[in-house]
Amino acid sequence: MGERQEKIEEAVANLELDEVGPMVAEALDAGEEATALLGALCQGMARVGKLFEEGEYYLADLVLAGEVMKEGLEVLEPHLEAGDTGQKGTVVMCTVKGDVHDIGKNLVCTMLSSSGYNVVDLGVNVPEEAVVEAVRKHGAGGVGLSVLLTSMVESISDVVGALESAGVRDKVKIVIGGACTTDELAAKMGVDALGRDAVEAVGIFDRLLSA
Ligand code: B12
Repeated sequence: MGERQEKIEEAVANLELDEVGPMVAEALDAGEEATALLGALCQGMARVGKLFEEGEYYLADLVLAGEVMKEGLEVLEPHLEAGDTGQKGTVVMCTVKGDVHDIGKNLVCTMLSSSGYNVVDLGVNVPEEAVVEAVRKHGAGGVGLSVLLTSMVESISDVVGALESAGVRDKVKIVIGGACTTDELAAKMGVDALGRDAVEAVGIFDRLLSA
């Protein structure tokens, strides 16, 4: 990792609001790869998560971390979205009912649209009926569900069940991701795949939707 990327990772981990955006802009101007800078932001965020788990950071710090991350992503996103949007099909994305974490979901949306998908982002805390409606309205071939809270994993099966009841389950591939997801959970919930990060998400949808 280059010096600028290390500094960006450090600034995210230290919650340096108003610093990260200009640092990302400067790194882009210097010719650094947008995807590498995305990696630096994510690594900084992973450090924040660790510090929270270790009791060094509090909830207020997490909120601030979310803002810092958004600041960096705002500068980065126009540089990531270089693909021919929509070419590969439509994916409906959301964070499940009861869960408001959106940083990871937003990254997955950005990566999917920058690699040629039309992404319909329904936001956070999304009820299963809204997913069904969006799948129908946009003729989506994929559904991506982000879930970080263990207490909310049942929201995944609510989406699967609602798609089944609506008679469209066999028309879509469902992929889950987020801190609390595991292969066992994916199997139990009856989804098609689990993705560990935003880059893997692209590979999975490429594989599932071209089959
Ligand atoms: C930032 C944060 C918050 C912020 C969220 C800000 C925001 N706008 O999103 C705030 C402060 C709001 C928050 C609130 C809460 N949080 Co919180 N939060 C986090 C934290 C530190 C980081 C999450 C994050 O953004 N990571 C960075 C992104 C880039 O990573 P990611 O989300 O994992 O996403 C990547 C992959 O997972 C994957 N991915 C994600 N989604 C998808 C979807 C698909 C389809 C695919 C393929 C891939 C994929 O790709 C992404 C990019 O690479 C985590 C700790 C952690 N280790 O995750 C806790 C954590 C998730 N939070 C936790 C908790 C408990 C809470 C609260 C309940 C706290 C409280 N007592 O109120 C509330 C819940 C609010 C709610 N109803 O949702 C726990 C969950 C524990 C559990 N297993 O249930 C964690 C794990 C912290 C901990 N160790 O205790 N939180």
